[in-house]
Amino acid sequence: MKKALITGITGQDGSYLAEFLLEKGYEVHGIKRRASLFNTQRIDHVFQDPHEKPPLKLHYGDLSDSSNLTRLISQIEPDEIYNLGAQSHVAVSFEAPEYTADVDALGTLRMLEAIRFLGLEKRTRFYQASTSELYGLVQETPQRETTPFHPRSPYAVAKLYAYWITVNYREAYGMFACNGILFNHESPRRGETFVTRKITRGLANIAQGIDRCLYMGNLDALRDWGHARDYVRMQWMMLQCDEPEDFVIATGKQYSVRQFLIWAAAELGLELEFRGSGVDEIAVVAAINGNDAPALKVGNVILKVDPRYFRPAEVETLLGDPSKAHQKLGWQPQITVQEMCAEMVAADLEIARRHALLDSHGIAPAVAIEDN
Ligand code: NDP
Ligand code: GDR
Repeated sequence: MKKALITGITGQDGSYLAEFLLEKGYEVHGIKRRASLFNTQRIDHVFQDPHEKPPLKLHYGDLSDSSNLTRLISQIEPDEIYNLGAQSHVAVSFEAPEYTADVDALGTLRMLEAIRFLGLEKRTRFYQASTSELYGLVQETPQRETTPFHPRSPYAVAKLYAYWITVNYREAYGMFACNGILFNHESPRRGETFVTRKITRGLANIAQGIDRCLYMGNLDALRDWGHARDYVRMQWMMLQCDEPEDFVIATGKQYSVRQFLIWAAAELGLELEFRGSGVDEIAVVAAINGNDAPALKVGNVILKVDPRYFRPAEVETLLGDPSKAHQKLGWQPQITVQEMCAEMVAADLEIARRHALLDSHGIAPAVAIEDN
């Protein structure tokens, strides 16, 4: 039985990857942070009683703690490590740049050093969660493995260090270490403050009368969005290659944030009209076709642009070229962005309906006030 260690197992990708590896028969170990509330919601459905020798084991740890990481790797002796843990929010990295560098840049170094220190460099394969944010101010379109980097945030700069230290340990110590340069990927398990989930959750809540208006930033940003389930498959495929290499993972299609809003609204039976531009832009309900938005009337303003969501330096456009992954690994994404949007809206509508039902019985569940 192969053993895998996942940092960031409680996150979006970690949860899909854990499911994927368990289905492949792996013994899966995950590092979770200590939190004052339960933080394993995304993996609870695959977690079993720890007293019954389950194939999924969780360990407390943190990417800022070398001794903890070294001890865990020494105890587990994993065949594969997936380093997905990170402060992963670009806007938050402007607020917490030093912490982001510590976890995202030095955290990667700590993992690699632990493997080397323990003499596991010829046994343990290492996957680094690199990102299309490395391209930032893009130098070439579409972006491929050879496109020069120009990071635009403390997050992206930290990930640039992580990218290169992974390459360096491969070259210096012959480690099987590779970077997946992943473009944005989403799912119903996406964190609530990333733009797609903010939209699907926000519109579902507004449609059900839980909220009134969504406040957003740059609606003109262009992204290449895929589904997390497709992308974690590729993370595993990269570690099964004969030689370690870096790969771009993307769909090769690009859409605006505004387009994603239009799709999400359509899933709720809403047609939107966009009025104004820049900070004055608003979206108004132009038509209602169906029963999913009982709280709304034609003419309601349900979205306003708020400059607080603009970033000090924005990544305006990203579009990936996944040809290498297609040609060398036969990887193709199977879920389109429209299918993904429909899945996300359906999931958030279900949550909003339950919330509204509880509300109607006088049991008001706490509403999380999320920012960013
Ligand atoms: P999430 O934000 O959903 O998950 C991040 C995970 O990292 C969580 O499990 C989080 O724990 C954990 N984490 C945060 N800080 C620490 C720390 N100090 N020590 C240990 N673990 C920590 O991210 P995704 O699943 O979306 O992304 C996975 C990885 O891929 C990240 O590295 C991200 O930067 C990168 N990436 C993501 C892309 C995307 O579009 N999703 C695209 C390209 C790269 P907790 O649950 O406790 O917060
Ligand atoms: P990104 O994702 O920064 O690309 O990083 P995010 O969904 O946060 O933003 C995408 C684009 O949408 C614009 N935007 C808004 N973004 C947020 N979060 N909230 C808003 O209200 C809003 N309005 C407009 C943003 O300005 C941006 O242009 C994600 C993360 O998962 C990273 O960890 C990962 O490395 C990259 O994707 C690839």
